[in-house]
Amino acid sequence: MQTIFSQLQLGHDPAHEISDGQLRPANEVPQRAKTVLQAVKQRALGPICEPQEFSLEPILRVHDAAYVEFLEDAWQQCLQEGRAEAEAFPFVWPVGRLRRDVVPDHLDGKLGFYSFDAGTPIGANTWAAAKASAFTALSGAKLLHDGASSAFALCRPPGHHAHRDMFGGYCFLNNAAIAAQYLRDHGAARVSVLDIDYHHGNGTQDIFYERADVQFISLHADPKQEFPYFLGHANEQGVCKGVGYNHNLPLPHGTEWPQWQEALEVALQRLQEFRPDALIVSLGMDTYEHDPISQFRLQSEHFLQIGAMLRQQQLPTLFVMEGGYAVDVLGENCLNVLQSFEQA
Ligand code: OKP
Ligand code: ZN
Repeated sequence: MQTIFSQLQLGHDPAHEISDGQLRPANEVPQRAKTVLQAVKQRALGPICEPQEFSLEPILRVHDAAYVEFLEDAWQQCLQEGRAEAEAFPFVWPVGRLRRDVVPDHLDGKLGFYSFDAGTPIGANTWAAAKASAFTALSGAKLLHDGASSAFALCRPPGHHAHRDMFGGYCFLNNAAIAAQYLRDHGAARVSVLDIDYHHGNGTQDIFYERADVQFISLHADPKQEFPYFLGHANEQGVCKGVGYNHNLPLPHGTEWPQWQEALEVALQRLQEFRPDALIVSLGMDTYEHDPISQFRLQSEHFLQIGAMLRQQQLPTLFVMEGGYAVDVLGENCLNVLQSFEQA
């Protein structure tokens, strides 16, 4: 299986995130991608290629144009306002009955307008990295379109929390959604996104919530107990044409392999019923027992079983990297999924 990766993705290098009322060392760091890349080489998964160049057009099929422009300009605006010393964090949001119909001029207003959390800082190279990450996913989608049976888009920063016009949860551009839309625009009639990251893929869900052509299925920590808190409940089934094409399988803190596997069986049942032309796996590895920010208890060997179960679906499959913060074992766990997918 080919891996797609760009060094530009390492440029987003946040020092901090805000959690528990403090500026703490960031979890979503470049080293995550480096260690996965290292494992791809060590275990000889296959060739590693740079992403192709794309225009912004396939990104704008998913994201709001003004939002993309904001991301492009955000660091420039930081410099203009003399704020190059620190990365930019949002801290005020137009929630409840505050107005969302006027876009602020001030950087702090814009940061809040286009985000949903304070955990996702913007720095000098954030846009270049996010764009490269999206191009990595698009290149993977193009490989599938050109006939590959699988590909691994080693995306970073991740994407599944990003909405059409909001960043958050370490995510800026929704790589999996952009890839799914690309496949739809290039001949696939139906595409499924299966999100196995520990966190709910609120952005991906929302982007396709009214649609019957892209199915979204997610296994994740119950949002009553876990980020992103405000989306990901079992009764979210889609709206309008999309009713019945969104499936959430929330699981409690402490979930171990037997329960998680049972939920995956249910998810794969829904997948088979949909009969997609292609599968995109939002591959988060933060279900791992020793993940520093997560509360599930999957072990390294279980990732081998996940790969085998995905293989059995017999679908062209694009793996899009999402979360996973136990950096020491991230490569091993990730490659367990990918290699058993290839060999099962
Ligand atoms: C991104 B992905 C709590 C901080 C919450 C947000 C987690 C984003 C996860 N102290 N941080 O889905 O792995
Ligand atoms: Zn996650």
